[in-house]
Amino acid sequence: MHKRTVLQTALALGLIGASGLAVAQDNVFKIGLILPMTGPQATTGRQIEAAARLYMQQNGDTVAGKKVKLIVKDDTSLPDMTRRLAQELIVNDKVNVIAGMGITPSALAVAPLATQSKTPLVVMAAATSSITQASPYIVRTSFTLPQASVALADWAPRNGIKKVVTLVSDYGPGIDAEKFFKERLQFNGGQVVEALRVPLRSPDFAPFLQKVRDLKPDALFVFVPSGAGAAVMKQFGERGMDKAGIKLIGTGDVTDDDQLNDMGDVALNVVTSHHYSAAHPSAANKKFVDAFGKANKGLRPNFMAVGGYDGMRVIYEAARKTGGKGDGTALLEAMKGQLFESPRGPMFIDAQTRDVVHNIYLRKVERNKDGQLWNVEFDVIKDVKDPGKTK
Ligand code: VNL
Repeated sequence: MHKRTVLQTALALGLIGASGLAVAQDNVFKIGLILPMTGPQATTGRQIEAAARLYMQQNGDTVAGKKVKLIVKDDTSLPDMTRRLAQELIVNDKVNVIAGMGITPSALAVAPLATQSKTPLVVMAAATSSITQASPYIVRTSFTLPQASVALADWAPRNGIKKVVTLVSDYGPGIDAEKFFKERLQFNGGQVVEALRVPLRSPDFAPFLQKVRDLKPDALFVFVPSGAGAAVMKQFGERGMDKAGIKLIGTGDVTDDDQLNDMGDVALNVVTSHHYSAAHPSAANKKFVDAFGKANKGLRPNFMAVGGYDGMRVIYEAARKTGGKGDGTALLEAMKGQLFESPRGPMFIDAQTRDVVHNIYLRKVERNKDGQLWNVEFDVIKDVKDPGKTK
């Protein structure tokens, strides 16, 4: 009799208890992907899920002889919900890996569970520096705000921008961006004349922008999470800030490729620093952008998609290296030190910090021959480690 038939028969006769079922599940490698699929960060969930599915479509749904099962859960960006979903995935579904994490509070809520259960947690979106220190089981494939902010604070004063107002979302990544941008700008002889913080949920940028107009800085530095950039850009234009001679600069979250093409001319010439642009001129990226668009009705991948795609690569490779037999700790060890070419360029998981090391690019929004808006890279700082880790 075929193996399967024996197993099915045994199951039907009730001969196999819980331990027998666990054996049957051994042929499955489970990834619990927790994302904001609805609510204010829904674009992040949509981008990451699409990228994870694309990775599986391109690389097969078996790894090391096991069938890969992707279990997607919507946490609506509420950290209590993220924690509850992670608990269920670990205890009931017995996932091999937890992944996703749309915002910092979600990642921090799950960190203790990853530690207790020794389950690797692959952070694909959240980007506050300290996240990787919240659990030795966290590996990050997104980026950190200090990485992106410092590069821009080096570029700005060399390009006539000395007096800056910062405007950030008032939580982990925004506070990192504000701090690291300001410190480096001051070091370079520039000055942050005012540091403004807006609430993460339903922010109204108008009163803040009015204040910026009155302060007349050379530039406004902005960090808002992916999905909120278009609103900032719109109000920046409506208030005539650009016409008043105030430049908009920021980390690449504000000219997010998910929204950029619909932002209109106000976005033209905005300079940002980031680890990923859909316009990154490499063969690997062209292939990624094309395939992503084909699989998703022409949608352009953003930096969230790349964090998800590369996170899947890190998980698959760890499963392969451990021959599909590894427990959580073995999988985690196999994630450390991975070095590969991402659509963003070369990237590396630092074995010591478990954080991503990659290039940071300076980019300027341009309208290309195709009539679309793109973040066109014009300079690069290679192999940037998270500056937050030395503090
Ligand atoms: C975070 C950082 C979220 C950067 C983002 O978009 C982002 C975070 C949702 O750490 O919460 O662009």
